[in-house]
Amino acid sequence: GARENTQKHIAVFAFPFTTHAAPLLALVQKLSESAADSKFHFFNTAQSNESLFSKDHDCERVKPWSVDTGLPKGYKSTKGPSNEPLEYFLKATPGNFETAVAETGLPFDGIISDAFLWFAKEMAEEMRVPWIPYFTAGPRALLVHVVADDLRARLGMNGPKDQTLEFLPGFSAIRAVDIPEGIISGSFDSPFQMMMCKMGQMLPHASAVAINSFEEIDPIVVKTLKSRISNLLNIGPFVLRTPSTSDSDIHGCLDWLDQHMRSSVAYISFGSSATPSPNELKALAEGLEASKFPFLWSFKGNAQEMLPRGFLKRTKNRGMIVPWAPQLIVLGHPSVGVFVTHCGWNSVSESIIGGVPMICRPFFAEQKLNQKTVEAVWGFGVGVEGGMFTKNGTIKALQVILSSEEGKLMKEKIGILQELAFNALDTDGSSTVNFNSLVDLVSRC
Ligand code: U2F
Repeated sequence: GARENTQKHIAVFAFPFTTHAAPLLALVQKLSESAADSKFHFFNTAQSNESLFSKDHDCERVKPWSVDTGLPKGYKSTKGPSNEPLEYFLKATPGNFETAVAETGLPFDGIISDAFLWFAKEMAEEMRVPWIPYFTAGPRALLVHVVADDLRARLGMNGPKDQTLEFLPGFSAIRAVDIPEGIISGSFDSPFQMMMCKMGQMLPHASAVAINSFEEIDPIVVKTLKSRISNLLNIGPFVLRTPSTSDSDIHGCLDWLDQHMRSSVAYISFGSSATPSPNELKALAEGLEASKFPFLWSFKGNAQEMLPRGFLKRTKNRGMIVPWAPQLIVLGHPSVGVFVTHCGWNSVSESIIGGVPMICRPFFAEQKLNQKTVEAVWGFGVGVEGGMFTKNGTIKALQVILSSEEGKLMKEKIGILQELAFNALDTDGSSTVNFNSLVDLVSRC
C-alpha cells in the first residue's frame, strides 16, 4: 500500500530456548546490512532479548520487542532443568506473538521465524506477506520432520528400535532409535511434539526455508530435502559470518591451550541445557583422569561439588575447568584434538569448522541423529560405549581419537568437510549464493 517512505518492516519471531534465538539474530543482523531498506523487528521474550542485545544496541535496523512468556504471575522456576517454561510459552503461542505484533501498530511486509514457530505461516498468510522460516539444526533433522508421515507409515509407531531407514536415501546407517522422539517413538501429543509435527507439514509451503548448514555437507540428503522444499537455502555454517561477543576469552582458555601439544587436548561441553547425571559426570572425570590426556571442560554448575573429591587438585596440571569457553575459537586451536559433545547442531558445525573429531554423548532432540551421522555417515567421531559415560568407555573413546590410526583417519575425514564448509562461504560458494538469494527475497517482500 501507499507508504510515507519506502522502508519495509520485517517481523522476526524467535524461539527463546536453548541456542535458537542467537543464531536467528545473527542471521537477521547480517540481513539488515544487505537489505538496507528493511527494518527488522525481533519478537522474543524480554529475558532472551536481554541476553542477546547489548544495553547500547542501536535499534535503527534491528529492534527488539517483548513477547509474553506465558508464565503465571509470580511463577518461580524450579531448581534444575525443567520443561515448564517451554510448556507455558507454547501454550501462550500464537496469541503472545499476535499481541506483540499488534502493539507495534506497524504494517509488516514479511515474517522471518524460527522454523519451530510454524504458526507464523498462518499469520503471514493473513497479512498476505511471505513467510521465511529458519531451521537452526541440520539437514537430516529437517528431513525427518518433513517426511514424518512417511516414516510413520513405513515403520509404524514404537516399532523395533534397531530397524534401519534404508528406504530414505542416505539413511541406511540410521536406525529408528536415532530419530528424534515424537516422530516414530515416544509421546506424540505433547505440545512440543505437536509443534514439531505442524512444522514438518508447514515448511514445504514457506516462501523459502533457510537452514544453518551447507549443501556439500550431506549432498544426498540435501537433494531429497530439495524435492520436498523447493526453495531450500543452505546459508551456513553461519557462525563464520558473524563473529559473536561470546567469543571473548575471559577465563584464559586460549593461553592455556597454547601450552599444550598439537591435537592433544580434549575439549568438553554439553551445550546450553544438557547435563550428564552425577554418575556419568563422575565416570567422565575418572576416565579423563586415568587417560592422562589434558582437558578443557566448559562446566555448568559447581565443579568442586559435582566432581569426585580431589579430582580438581589431582588434575590441576593438565586440566582446566571454566564456566564458559569461546568454543568456536577453542575448537579452532591446534592443541584441541577431540570434542566431547552432546551433538547439538551448533557444536557439531563448530567441530567441523575446527576440524576436530568428536566423542558423542547425545541427550535429546535430534542429537542422536547428529551422533549417528558423525559416526556412521561421516566417520569422524565415536559414541561412548553403551550410550553413557563409564570410566573405561571414556578412556577407550579418548584413546581411539587421540592416539590411534583410526583417530588420525577421522582427523583427515573431518578436514575434508572443514574445507568444504569454508568453501561454501567463499564469495562464490554455495552458501554465499544462497544467502544472496535470501537477501533478494527479503528485499522483494
Ligand atoms: C540446542 O542445542 P544447544 O543449545 O544445547 O547446543 P548447541 O547447538 O551445540 O549450541 C551451543 C552453543 O553454545 C556455544 C557453542 C554453541 O554455539 O559454541 N558455547 C560456547 O560458546 N561456550 C561454551 O562454553 C558452551 C557453549 C538443541 F539442544 C540441539 O539439539 C539443537 O541442535 C540446537 C540447534 O537447534 O539447539
